[in-house]
Amino acid sequence: MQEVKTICTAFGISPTAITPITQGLINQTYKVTDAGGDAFIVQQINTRIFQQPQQVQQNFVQLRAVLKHYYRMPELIPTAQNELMHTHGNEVWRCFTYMQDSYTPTGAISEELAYTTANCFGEYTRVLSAASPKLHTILPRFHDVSLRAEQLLQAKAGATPERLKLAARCLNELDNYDELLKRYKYWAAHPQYFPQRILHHDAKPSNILFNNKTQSVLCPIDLDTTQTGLCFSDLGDMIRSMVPSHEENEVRFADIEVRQSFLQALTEGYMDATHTLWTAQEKEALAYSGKMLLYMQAMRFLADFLNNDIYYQTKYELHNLDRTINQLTVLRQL
Ligand code: GN1
Ligand code: MG
Repeated sequence: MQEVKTICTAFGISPTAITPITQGLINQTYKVTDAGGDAFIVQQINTRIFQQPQQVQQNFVQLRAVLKHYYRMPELIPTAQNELMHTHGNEVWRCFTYMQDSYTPTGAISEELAYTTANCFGEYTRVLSAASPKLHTILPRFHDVSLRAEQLLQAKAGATPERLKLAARCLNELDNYDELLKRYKYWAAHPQYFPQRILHHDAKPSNILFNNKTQSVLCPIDLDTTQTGLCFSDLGDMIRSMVPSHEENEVRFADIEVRQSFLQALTEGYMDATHTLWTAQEKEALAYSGKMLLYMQAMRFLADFLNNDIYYQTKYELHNLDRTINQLTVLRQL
């Protein structure tokens, strides 16, 4: 904690209490309180994934300028030198005001929370699309399904014979979804029907702050992957993570079910916020969004398995293969 204390001084804070917040997997986050009772979030940005942290910070400034008219947003605390972030050796740190009386949902979710989450991320895209702030692209081609298919082929070409054999059934099954790849390519080739939209690219309930007195939405958070993309990403990712009865690490594959009531709640919540935004072609495309994200995520997990697990954290040898089977199990049912 001594290090965090040193970092705090760079932001002009003298902390009296420092508590780690352990939810996120990418950045290191701490809640810090000072003698006057003011609270802050101090966070180390993972520069292995976010290689241009200055751009991430500049995007936050742009996004906040729009979003503050719709939500109560955290404020960025500049350093004593008025910089957006503090560099300490190889580390990059930033600081926000802490949102009092807030919480993020974890664990099992209800249909109602699914609706609220989808509605919030829909509204996010609607208000940002109207304002169209100039944003840096933080992760180029992040949800580019063609790129993910190419990366899977490359991983296949470089894989060990053992892993290739283990992956054979999944590779075969993925071939059945060539139609989805073709569909994606059609979307990408027709920007007049499928314009670039501003999307969050990590849409899930734990990336929304709620008021713990009223249970209403305070604001979306973790805006770091917000960038332009095609319409399907956020609704698709929410379907991928909330429609299955079990999460992506579940290995009792036979127990996994698709929950139609959640699919309906998510679609309603999203469309209630965004129906005025989309072209007719995008509205049709959104019906494929869940399948598209599952297909893409299955390819990403399998490519990582064939690359000997260099991207996702794994807990055991076949973890990425099991995650692939899990995603294919859901995709088959959808
Ligand atoms: C990564 O770390 P987390 O869970 O927020 C990944 C997502 C994947 C997800 C799958 C930057 O997100 O795209 O959907 O794992 N984020 C990045 O679990 O690659
Ligand atoms: Mg994340």
